[in-house]
Parts: sequence; structure tokens; C-alpha cells
Amino acid sequence: KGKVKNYIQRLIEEGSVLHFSLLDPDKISDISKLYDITKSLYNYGTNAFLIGGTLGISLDKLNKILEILDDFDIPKIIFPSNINLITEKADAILFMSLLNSDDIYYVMGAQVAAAPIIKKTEVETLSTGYLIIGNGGTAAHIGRARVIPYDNIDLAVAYSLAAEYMGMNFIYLEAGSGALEPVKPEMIRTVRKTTSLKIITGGGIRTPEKATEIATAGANIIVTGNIIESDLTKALKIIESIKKIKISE
Ligand code: 1GP
Repeated sequence: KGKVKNYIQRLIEEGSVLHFSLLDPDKISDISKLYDITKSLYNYGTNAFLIGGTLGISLDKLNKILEILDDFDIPKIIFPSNINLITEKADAILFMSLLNSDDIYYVMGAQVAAAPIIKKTEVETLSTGYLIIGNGGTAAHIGRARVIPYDNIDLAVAYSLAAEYMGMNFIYLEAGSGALEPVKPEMIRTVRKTTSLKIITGGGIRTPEKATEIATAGANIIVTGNIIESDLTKALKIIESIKKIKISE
């Protein structure tokens, strides 16, 4: 119980910024290459695999991916877009509420439907407030998010504080997969200063420089997805740059 959360907590306490590799089942063009790709990510030190995406995902493909990842002793975490992506093959699930959605289904409905299913498995839940910033891409469209403008730090802080007061552990500041611009460092810095939530961020992070800037601003966990498929060497460089950072508090 609590294994994945403790693992994350320990690394953060040691002063590390974590990197999570997002594998979107719908975007993996050739599953036969997945083992080699994930092995490089693992060897470079990615801290966990996040598996999920908004469109075109089947439980079957998700399970196949999880079987391939079984060789690696880092957590495999489901990043769900809906209730159809729960499987006991994963170690944990980001149990998320899309805080800035106008649709109650994404705020609390899917969670209620999913809870009894999760209870029957050993899958650990990581309580996460999910906040969509900027353009927000497909996730914003499907999730009916009232997106937070990139510069509206006050709104991001207010939502994050609310998430903290409701007892959540993580806040995921999401710019949307493939976003032209990641979440701005200033927003991350301010959320970090004003709340005690662990910050996950992703969406549009494509260079080691951006990743470093975001990590030093105070993100605890950096997620990259698209770049793994489009330019693996770059993705590995991003991991390398994140590994170099040590935060002292
Ligand atoms: C999307 O935050 C993730 O949910 C990652 O985004 O695919 O743009 O890296 P990218």
C-alpha cells in the first residue's frame, strides 16, 4: 500500500526532479519497437511510465503495453481519460478530477463510476487535481475544460489551493499534449510557493532547455509524451538534463 506514492515522495525528498515517460497507446505506431524505446528511457533514468491518452485507446492495447513494461522496475501508472482504462496490470492510477471542467462527469462522475472497480484491484490511487492551461488541445475539448490562460497565475493558484484544501496530493498543470507552448515557469513557481502540492506538468515540452527551466521553477514531475515518438534522442537528452538538477529546500 502506498508504494508508488512513497517512491515519488522519497525521490522528491532527496532533491530530485522526476521524469515520467508518457506512452499514448493510440500514438504508438509500431508496438514491436516499444520494448527498445522503453528500455532506452529506463536506462537514461526515467522514473515512471504513464500510460494513457484521450482518443482511440482500448483496454486491450493498454494491457499489451503494460506487459511489455513488466521488465522494468519502475512504476507503471495509468493516466486515464475515462473509466475504461482501469487494469490491475498497472501499479497505480492518477485518480484525477478535471478541476476546471464545466462537465460534472469529468469532475466527479467518472471518479464515482471508477471507484468500485478500482477497489477490486490492487491498483494504488494517486489523488490528483488536473488543471488544463492554455490551448489545452484534445484533452480540453473532450473534457469541456474552461481553460486557464497561460498568464492567469491567480486562477491557477486558486484552483491549486482548493485542490490542496480538498486533500489532494498532486496538481497536474497540463498544457495539452502537443501544445505549442508548455505551462509558463512563472505559474509553476507561484503554485510551488503557495501550496504544498507536488506539481506534475506536461504538454509541449520538447527541449532540454525548456525542461530545465520548468524543473528549476519548481515542477516536481515533468512529463513528456510526443517527443518520445518523434525524436527519441531528444527525449533522452531531456531526461539527462532533468537528472542533473538537484533541488535543495
Ligand atoms: C500530455 O502532458 C502530456 O498529457 C505530455 O504532452 O505529448 O506534448 O509531451 P506532450
